[in-house]
Amino acid sequence: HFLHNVITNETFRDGKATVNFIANTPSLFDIKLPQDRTSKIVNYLGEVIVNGNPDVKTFDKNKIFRTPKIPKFDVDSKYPKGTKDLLTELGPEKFCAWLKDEKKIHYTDTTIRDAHQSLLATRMRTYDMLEVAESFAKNHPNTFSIEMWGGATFDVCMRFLNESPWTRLRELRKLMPNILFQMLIRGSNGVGYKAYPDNLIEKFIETSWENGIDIFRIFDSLNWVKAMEPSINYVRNKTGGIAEVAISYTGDILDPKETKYTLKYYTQLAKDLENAGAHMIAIKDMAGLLKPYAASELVLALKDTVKIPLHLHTHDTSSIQSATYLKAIEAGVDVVDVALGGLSGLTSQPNFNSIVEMMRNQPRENKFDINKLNEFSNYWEDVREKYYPFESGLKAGTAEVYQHEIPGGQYSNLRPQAEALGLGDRFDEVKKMYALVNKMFGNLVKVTPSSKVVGDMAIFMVTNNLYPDDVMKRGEDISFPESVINFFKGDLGQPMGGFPKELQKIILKNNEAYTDRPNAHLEPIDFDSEFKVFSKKFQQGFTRPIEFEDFLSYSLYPRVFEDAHEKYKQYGNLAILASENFFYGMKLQEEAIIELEPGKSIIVKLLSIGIPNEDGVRIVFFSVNGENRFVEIKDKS
Ligand code: 3PY
Ligand code: ZN
Repeated sequence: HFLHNVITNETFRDGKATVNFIANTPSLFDIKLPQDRTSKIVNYLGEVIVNGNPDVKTFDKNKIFRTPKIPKFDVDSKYPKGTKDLLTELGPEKFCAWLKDEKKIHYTDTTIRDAHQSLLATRMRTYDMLEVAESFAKNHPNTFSIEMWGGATFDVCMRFLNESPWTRLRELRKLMPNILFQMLIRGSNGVGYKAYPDNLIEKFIETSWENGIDIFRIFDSLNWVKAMEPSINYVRNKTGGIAEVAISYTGDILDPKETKYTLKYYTQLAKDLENAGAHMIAIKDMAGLLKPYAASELVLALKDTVKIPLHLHTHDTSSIQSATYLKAIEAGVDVVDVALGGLSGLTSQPNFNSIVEMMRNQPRENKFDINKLNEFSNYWEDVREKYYPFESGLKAGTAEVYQHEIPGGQYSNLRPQAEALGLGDRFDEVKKMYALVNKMFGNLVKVTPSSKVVGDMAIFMVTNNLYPDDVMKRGEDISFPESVINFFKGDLGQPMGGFPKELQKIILKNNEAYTDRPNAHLEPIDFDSEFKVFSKKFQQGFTRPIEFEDFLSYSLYPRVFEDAHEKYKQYGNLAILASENFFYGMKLQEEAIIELEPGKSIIVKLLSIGIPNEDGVRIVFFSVNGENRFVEIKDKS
C-alpha cells in the first residue's frame, strides 16, 4: 500500500519527486487497508448468486456448459512471422503495394469484434479471447488481420462487462504480436454515436496506435468524405498504421431503378477517398446487401478506378454472402472479412473455415490447416453457449434484409431494444417501419450512428402507433426522440442530397440546422489541464493507477466510464472471472479457480446460500483456498 501511495502520488507521477520526497510526504504512510481483492471478488460472486447479473434477463438455472478446448500450440516456440512484422518492415505504402501484388486471397478474422457484436449483442468478454489468442497467432500466422477493437465493443466493454477496452487491446497485443490488429472507427464519431472535438479524435487515434492498433477502418455513417478526412490525416500523420477507408454500401447497383447509390456513386466515392489519402479501400457492406453479381461489377469497377488494395466486408444475413465473396474474389478483391465457423453466418460474417475450403486447390488459394482452423471454430461454438441470453433470435437467413436494410451489427441490439419497450411481439412492425422511416428520411446510408437514428425513430413510431403520414400532418405536436432531432440539426453531418426540407422543419421546430462539419462547433479539449483534474478525481479509492487512456474513455463516454469506475472500486477487476461465473455466479459445491494475477490463483467453492433474515439479507458461505468465508447479500427479489 505504501508503494501504491507512491505511484499514485501526483508529485511522483509528474516526475517531480526529489531525494526528500518520502520524508516530506507523510501522506504516503496513510495506509488504510482497502478491502482485498479476494473479498471484492467473493462479494461480486455472492451478489450474482443471490440477485443475478442485472445484464442477464433470462437464465436457465440447470444449464450445463461444455468446457471449450484450446487448440494445441507450443508455449515455448517463437511466434512465426506475420503481417504485423511485414508492416513494421515495410511501412504502410510498401506494405499495401505488397498486398496488391499478392495473388492469393487474404482473410481478416472478425470473430472477436464484429461477429459477436452482430450475434451476441457485443457481449464477448476479454477472458474468452485471451484463452485462445496465443494459440491462434501461432497456428494461423498467415491471417491478414484480426478485427478485435472498435465499433460497439468500446462502450459495451465498460457498460456491461466492467472491463477497460484498453486493457483488452494491450493484453491481446501481448499474446498476438505477429498479426495485424484492426479496429473500426466511425470517423468524426470515434467509437461513439455523436460528433467529438477533432483533437479528441486525433488523440484517440494516436493512443490506439500506441496501444497496438495497426489498421484503422474509417467510415462515416453518411459516406461524407469531409467527415472522414481528419481521421485519415491523423492515421497518416500520427501513426505508422494503415488508413483503410470505407465506402459504406447500400441499395443495389444492379437495380435499374436505382438513381442514388449507383455504381458511379461508389467509384467516385472511392476515388475521392484515395485522393484524401486512404492506404486501402474497404467496401463496407454492413447490412449484407451486396449481392453476388453486384459484387463482381463493383470490385471490377473499383479496381479500374483506384490503385490501392480493396478489402470486402459483409454480413451474411441473407445467407448468400459466400457467393458474394466468390464473385468478389474472382473479380480480384484483395482481402475478405470472415468469422470462425462457430461465430459466423446470419448477421455475422461468412464462415472462415468454409471459405478456406471453397478456395482449396484454386488459383487464389491461401493455405490454412483446416483441421486446426476447425478446432478454433469448435472452441468458439462452446464459448458461444455461455452467451445464450444475448443471442438475437434470428434462426435462418432472411431475404427481408433487402427491404429493411438493417445492419447486422444493429440487428442483435434492435430486438432487445424493442423487447425492453414491450414491442417483442411487434418486431415485424419495427422492421417494416425501419424501411418506411428510411424512405421518409430521404433514403440514407444506414450504419452507426445514422442507423441508430432510423432505429430510434422506427421504435418511437411503432410505440406511438404513428405512420409517416401522421408525422407529416401533425408533427408540430409530436416530441421526437433526441437522436432524431440532433440528426436533422446536422449533428451527424450531411446526407447525400441533403435532408428532406419539409420533414426537417417539422422535426426541428425552432432548432437551427447547420451544414458545416459538426466537429467545427465543438471546443477542443485541453488535455494537460483536464487530465490533471480527472486523475485527481478518479484516483481516489482506485486500486490501479489512473492512466491517460482512462481519460480518453471518460471523454468519449463520461457516464459509462464513471459507472464502470464505481464498479471497479467496489468489486475490483472482474475480467479475471470465467464467463459462466461472471454472468451466472456459481452453483452449490462448484469450485472456481480465479487467477488474481499471473501465477497467483485462489480456489473458491460455494458451500451454501442462507435463507433471508427479516431484513432480506442472506449469508452466502464460500471456502477460499480451504478457509471459510461468508458474505452478506441483500436479496432484492
Ligand atoms: C459499428 O459501427 O459498430 C459497426 O459495426 C457498423 O457496421
Ligand atoms: Zn460489420
